[in-house]
Amino acid sequence: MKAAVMRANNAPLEIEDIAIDSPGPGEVLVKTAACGICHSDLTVLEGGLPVPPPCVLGHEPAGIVEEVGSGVSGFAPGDHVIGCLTAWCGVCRFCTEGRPYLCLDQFLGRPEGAAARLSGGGEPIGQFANLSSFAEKILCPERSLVKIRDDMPLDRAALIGCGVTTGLGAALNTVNIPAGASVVIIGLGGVGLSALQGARITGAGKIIAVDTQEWKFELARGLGATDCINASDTEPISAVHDLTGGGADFVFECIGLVPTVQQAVAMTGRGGTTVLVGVVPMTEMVQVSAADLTLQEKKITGSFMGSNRFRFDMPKYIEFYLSGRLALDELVSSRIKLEEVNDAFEHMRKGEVARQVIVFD
Ligand code: PAD
Ligand code: ZN
Ligand code: ZN
Repeated sequence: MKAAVMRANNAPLEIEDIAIDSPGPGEVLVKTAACGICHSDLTVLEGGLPVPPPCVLGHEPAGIVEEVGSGVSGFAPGDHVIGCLTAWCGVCRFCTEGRPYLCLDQFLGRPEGAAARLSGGGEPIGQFANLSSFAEKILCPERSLVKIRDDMPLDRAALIGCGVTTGLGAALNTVNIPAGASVVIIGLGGVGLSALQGARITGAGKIIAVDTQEWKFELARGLGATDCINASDTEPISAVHDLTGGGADFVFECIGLVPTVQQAVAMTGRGGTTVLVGVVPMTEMVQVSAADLTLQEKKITGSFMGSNRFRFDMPKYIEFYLSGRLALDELVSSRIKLEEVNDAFEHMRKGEVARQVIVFD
């Protein structure tokens, strides 16, 4: 099958013909219909997350089940599915306490000694997050998948696999936003625009969108932003303080940069909460004023994959979409072929897109 392989960090992905194994016990083979491109793929490519090459990236897919391995009971060929990177074991401390997205075993591949799921020229090729969906097919644990309605368009379903679940879940699951609260979203990519919609769905009062790309603001306003700040020509911290009378109740950092994390904390008002959604490269540290946190009782929380229970959340998000309460069509900036994935990363680096979706034949 055709796949985009990361052979080295900071180099273009190579489009190669690679081998994919048959499903083993508990595994499912999925024909990929569409896969969104998330900034986390780029962060891995740039060496900001520890995923060694060779590896097939891609983790925001939807597709159709082709074959199931022994013991798989929840899926059958023909089922429409979304893949999610937070597989869960069901028995660890986090799974049993109701936070399966923190499962200790979620990135476990096949048992020791088993053949690799993916290979090229007889050499194993690593998977990213069990999914590796920049490829015509996906071989993953059944617990990486959720079955969805057949009438949900798969190119939009794909977005729910990571960006939408991450952003929407940050607002709906990680924190409790009371109706009327003031919310800031920093970074209007697929993740930030979804967090923005989460804020709108909770009934937030002011929803302030911050980005450096002017074109994003029309989109953000259409999705529920009440105010927009272009950080390339306006100092965003004092602008937020002015709009909120001293700082916002909730600030979502959806970029993953050190300066914008610091801005997020500074924009957070007394008693407010900073939600770190963007993934700062693991090689970097962020300085914040501890006294500022203590004296104003600000909270900082991370939010991983929208604190999801994805088999519960994703079908719900599809209902939101199909009933007109969640915009997904507007998030798709372009539909592209797998071969265009490196150009897509360039567009992402320049902030020219909301979400780009690879569509397979
Ligand atoms: P994206 O690249 O599509 O969007 C980033 C946005 O930030 C763009 O609109 C940029 O124009 C904007 N931007 C860049 N610099 C600035 C700045 N200095 N000030 C204001 N705006 C700026 O990314 P994405 O939406 O795919 O992902 C966003 C982050 O979320 C990224 O760090 C990704 O790795 C992370 C993520 N986290 C999780 C999680 O579980 N926490 C899951 C998925 C993605
Ligand atoms: Zn992602
Ligand atoms: Zn677990």
